[in-house]
Amino acid sequence: MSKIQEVKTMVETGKAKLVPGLVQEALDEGNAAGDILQAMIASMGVVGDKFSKGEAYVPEMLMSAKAMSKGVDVLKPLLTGESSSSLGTCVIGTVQGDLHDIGKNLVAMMLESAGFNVVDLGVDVSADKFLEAIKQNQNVNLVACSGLLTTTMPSMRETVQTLKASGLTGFKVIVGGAPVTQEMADEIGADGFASDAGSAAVKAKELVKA
Ligand code: B1M
Repeated sequence: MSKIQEVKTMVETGKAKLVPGLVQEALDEGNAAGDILQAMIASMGVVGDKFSKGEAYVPEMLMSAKAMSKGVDVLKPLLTGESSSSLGTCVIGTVQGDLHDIGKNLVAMMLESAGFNVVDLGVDVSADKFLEAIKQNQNVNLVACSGLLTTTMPSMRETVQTLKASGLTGFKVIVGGAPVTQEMADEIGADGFASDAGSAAVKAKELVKA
């Protein structure tokens, strides 16, 4: 079995202690950091499918999430470069009611490496908390909202609409996460949408420079 395949299997089976070492070995074998990341993302898809079929439960999803996070820690220095420019400050969070943070953390990582100062509010972030963070931090020119559950899409809508109706100016709002589409982003009044962490950084730059 190739090292990258071993990483995949260990994320799928939630072996958090083994994943960092295997990720390092996969890198040492010459695999690109981006390919290892994609393999781990695919593993989470497998776990999600098993959950849908009743072959895995919440604890298994949690263990896989922990294993993937440990693997991402090893890749982080390779996925992010040093950015000399400052593009402003981005407030990021997973919307209220939603506890999924791996995708949000990847987006935060890519935004940081693109040159944003990132203020990460974590998960289960209410519209009011986003608003407070815009007021508390200087030069916030981007708000990034992540959401993974169809059931929390109303809270993403509420967040975007609260931000837009707040009277505060000078920032753009980008949204994303598995159930989010460009159509939905347009419909709820977001300024931008991205389907993955890499394109979120590209879109974010476009938005703040526009
Ligand atoms: Co949950 N969960 N989960 N879960 N979970 C999903 C999302 C699910 C699809 C699984 C399934 O049924 N197949 C399903 C949602 C179904 C739906 O709504 N349609 C689901 C469910 C149902 C639930 C619970 C309700 C289960 C329950 O309790 N009965 C519960 C909800 C808890 C809550 O949030 N209130 C729950 C709980 C959990 C855990 C806590 C156990 C754990 C999360 C731990 C953590 O995040 N620290 C968990 C996990 C791990 C998953 C799966 C298996 C993996 C998620 C993940 O990390 N993927 C997931 C199945 C799946 O994704 N296929 C599932 C990898 C990650 C890199 O991808 O987050 O999509 P993702 O991010 C991507 C893009 O979406 C995008 O970029 C990233 C890639 O580069 N992106 C953005 C994300 N945010 C963005 C923001 C942007 C732009 C792009 O701009 C701002």
